[in-house]
Amino acid sequence: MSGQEKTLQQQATESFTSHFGYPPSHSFHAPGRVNLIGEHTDYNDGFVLPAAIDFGTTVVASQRSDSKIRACAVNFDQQIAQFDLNEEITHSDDGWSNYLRGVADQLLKAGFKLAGADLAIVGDVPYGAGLSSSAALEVVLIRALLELCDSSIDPTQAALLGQKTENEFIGAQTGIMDQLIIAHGKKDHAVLIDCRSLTTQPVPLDADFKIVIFHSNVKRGLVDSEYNTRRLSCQAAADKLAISHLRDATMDMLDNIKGEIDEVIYRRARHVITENERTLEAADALKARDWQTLGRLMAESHTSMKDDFEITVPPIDGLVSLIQEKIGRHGGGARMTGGGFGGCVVSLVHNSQVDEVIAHVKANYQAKFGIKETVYICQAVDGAFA
Ligand code: GAF
Repeated sequence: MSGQEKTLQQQATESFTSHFGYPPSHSFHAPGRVNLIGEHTDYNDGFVLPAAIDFGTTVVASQRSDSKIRACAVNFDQQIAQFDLNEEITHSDDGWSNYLRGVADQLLKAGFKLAGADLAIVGDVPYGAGLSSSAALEVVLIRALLELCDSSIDPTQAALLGQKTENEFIGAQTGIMDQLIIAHGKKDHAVLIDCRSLTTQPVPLDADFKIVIFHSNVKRGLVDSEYNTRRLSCQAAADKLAISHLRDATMDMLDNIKGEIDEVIYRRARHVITENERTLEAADALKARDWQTLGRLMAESHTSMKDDFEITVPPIDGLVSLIQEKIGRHGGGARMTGGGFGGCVVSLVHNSQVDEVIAHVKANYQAKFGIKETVYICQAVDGAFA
């Protein structure tokens, strides 16, 4: 069997056994995610409609009798990281092990008792694609470190600890969407999440449609700084409206202060207010299997991300247009997914049109933009705690 054909669990188990000299006792998995609609709404206390997908991160592990953590990263040339839970947990230059260090640090700070562990980690969520490889890693490590010592955690609390790891240890000021869907995903469903109450409502997907993800393979630059700037703009609009989050704003309220705020802040806020409305409408359309409405909302969401929030790039806009050109009488739609500035386009395509849409993108995207796309046909899967 080649490395490609081996399951994640087999790859992790081989690596574990060869590095640590004995087989692992436990295996854990967390999926990645794709967001169908509701972008940059999570940190505004708003609504999102993502699904967990059949790409993810697997950790195999065994408890140790001391306080050492040893981990092997299959995706990073089998690099080994090591630290001690009884010593101060510091950052490492290797990048990947900071997620493990950060998760252990947050769990200890939250009062959980942890034991030493040996772990091997492997994932197939494409990096830098906006499909949440980092959040999957955080959530699976939280489960692994706790369950190895017979402790458990509520999925929502795990999501919050994952987000805290990202915000405080990794230093990325991200919202709660990714960790929540990874914890609460449901097979064959998207999940409507209220990012204020943290309640989740599964919405069935239709077997007649496929989730087709097109990776633009655009290298994402300045993502962190642009993300933080967007957050600050949203907060500036909320402050001017004397509300805590844009979730509580309406377009009438925003239009009332239009003359008093910068035009850019106005557009950023307009994206968030209208995106929240679109997300709720999209969940209703999905429930009603109204694929024309869903397609229209996805198109409007993309335009809003392009013109108002300004987080798309020309190859991504081009990809969306190519897909839209082929989506016909069955409905369905396409939009950029994730934080922006590159990454992926998510599309919902009727089964009868999947081949045609993919062929159209293949025939035109690289010719126009000089980059080759990657296509993933995904299933919605259960979250890490199912
Ligand atoms: C990234 C963040 F991690 C999420 O919290 C969310 O804000 C998303 O960008 C944009 O919708 O994935």
